[in-house]
Amino acid sequence: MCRAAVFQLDATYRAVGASPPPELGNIRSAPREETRRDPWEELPFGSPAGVWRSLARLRPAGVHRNRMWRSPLRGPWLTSVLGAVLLVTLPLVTITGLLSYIAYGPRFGQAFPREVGWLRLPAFDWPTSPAWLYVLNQGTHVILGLVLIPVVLAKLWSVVPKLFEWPPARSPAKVLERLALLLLVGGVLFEIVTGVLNIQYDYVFGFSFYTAHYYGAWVFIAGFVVHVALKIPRMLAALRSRSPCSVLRTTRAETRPEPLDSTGLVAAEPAAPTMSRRGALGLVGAGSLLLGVLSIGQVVGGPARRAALLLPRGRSYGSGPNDFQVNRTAEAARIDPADTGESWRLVLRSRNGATRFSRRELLGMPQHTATLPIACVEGWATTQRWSGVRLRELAVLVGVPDPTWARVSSIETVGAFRAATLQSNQVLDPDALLALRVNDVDLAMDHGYPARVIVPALPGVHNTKWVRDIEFGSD
Ligand SMILES: Nc1nc2c(c(=O)[nH]1)N[C@H]1C(S)=C(S)[C@@H](COP(=O)(O)O)O[C@H]1N2
Ligand SMILES: [Mo]
Repeated sequence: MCRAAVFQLDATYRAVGASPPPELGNIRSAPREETRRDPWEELPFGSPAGVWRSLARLRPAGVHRNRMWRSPLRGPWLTSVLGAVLLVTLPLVTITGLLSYIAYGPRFGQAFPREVGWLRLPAFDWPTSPAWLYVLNQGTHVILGLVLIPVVLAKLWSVVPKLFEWPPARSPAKVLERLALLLLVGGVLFEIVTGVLNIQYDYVFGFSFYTAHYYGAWVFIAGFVVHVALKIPRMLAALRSRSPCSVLRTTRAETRPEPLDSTGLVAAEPAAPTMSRRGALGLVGAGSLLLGVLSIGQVVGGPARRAALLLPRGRSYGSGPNDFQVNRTAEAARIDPADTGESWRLVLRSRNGATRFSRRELLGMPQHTATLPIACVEGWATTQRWSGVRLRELAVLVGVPDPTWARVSSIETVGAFRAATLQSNQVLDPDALLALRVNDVDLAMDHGYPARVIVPALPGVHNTKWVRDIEFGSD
C-alpha cells in the first residue's frame, strides 16, 4: 500500500470516529523503504543503453507486461495464421486500389489526387477487354477489403499485448520496427475507416476521400513491406510449429496455450480457454462471410442485390427496362429538362471545327448494341443492353479517324464527374458507344437521356451522362 493511501485510510477511520486498526499504524511507522539504486543510474547521460534503461523505469501506471492479456489462444501460431491470410490477401486489395487509380487516367489529369510527386504510378492504357475488368477490379478491392476487416481485427487482437510492452523498444533496430508497425496499423485502420465511410455515405469527409485514401495506401504499403520482411522467418517457423489439422481437431477443453517464448504473445498467466482455436478461426471466418454476403450482391446483381446492405449506393431505380440502379439522379445533378428536349444538340468538335446533331439524326445513324457493365469505383456494378452510335464513327464525322483522346462533357454544371477524357482504345473499341437507348427503350432521364457514354471496362465515373459535347483529338 502506498503512503498516500495509508494516510487517506487513516483519515477516514478518524473521520468516522473509529480508531485505525493497529496494522495501519504499523505500516505508517514502518521505516521508509530505502530507494533501490539501479545500476544504470551510473551510466553517462545520453548513452543509448542508459536511455533504454531509463525508459524501462518510466513505465506508466497500468502497463503490466502480459498481465492483463490472458487468453490462452494468443501465441505465434495464431498470429501467424492470421498474418499468412493477410499476407496473401492485403496485396490484392492494395494492387486493385492502385490499378483503379491508373484506370482513372492520371495522364489526363483526371485521377485523384492529380499531382502525386514521386509517388507517381507507371501509366498504361487501361484495357477495354474483358469488358468486366473494372467490375472484377473494384469488386475485389471493395468486397475483399470489407471481408478482411474481421481478419485484421483478429490479427490486431492477437498481438495487442505487444502494444503494452515496456519499454516500447529495446534498441534502435526495435524503434524502426515499431515505427513500421505504426505505419502499418495506422495505415490499415485509416484505409478501412475512409473506405467504409466512402461506400456508405456521400462525402462525409472534410478532405478529399481519394487523396486521403491514396496517401494512406502508401503509408500502409511502407509499413507492410518492412513488417513482412522482418517477420516472415518467424511466421514460417510458427506455422510449422503445429499442424492445422491437429488444431482443427482440438476441442475447447483440450486447448492449451502455446509454449511461453520470447515473442511476448503468449500469456504468462493464461486463463482457462473460453473457446478453441478452431472456434476462434471459425468466428473470424463467419464474420468475414457475413460481410461478404452483405455486400457481394452489388457486384453479381440479380436478387442478391437486395441483400447487399453494406453497399447502399445506387438504391434508387428507374422503371420498366430502365429499372436499374441510379447513383446520381437528373434532379441531383440539377439537369434542366428544357436542356434535354427537342432543342438538345450533340456537339462534335475537332481541330476541323464543330458539328451539331439532333437526337433524331443520331438515331438515323447505324445503331450498335452491346451488353456492357457499368462498374462504380465504390464496388457496385450493373450490366445492361445498350444501343447507340459507335464513338469511333462519331470521330470520323469530324475528320479524326485515329483519335488519341476524346473529351466528353455533360450538360451538368455542378458535379465533379461532368466531364471525362477517354483514351484512344476507349474511343476505338467497337463496343464503345454514345448510348441513346437501353434494353430497347429510350434512356430514362436518370440514366443520362438524351445520350450517355458506355465503354467496355471503363471506370463507371467516366461513363458520362447527359452528354452535350465530345471533342476528338489526335495530338
Ligand atoms: N454527368 C454525369 N455523369 C455521370 C456521373 C455524374 O455524376 N454526372 N456519375 C458517374 C458515376 S460515378 C457512375 S458510377 C456512373 C453510373 O452512375 P449512375 O448510377 O448515376 O448512372 O455514371 C457516371 N456518369
Ligand atoms: Mo461511380
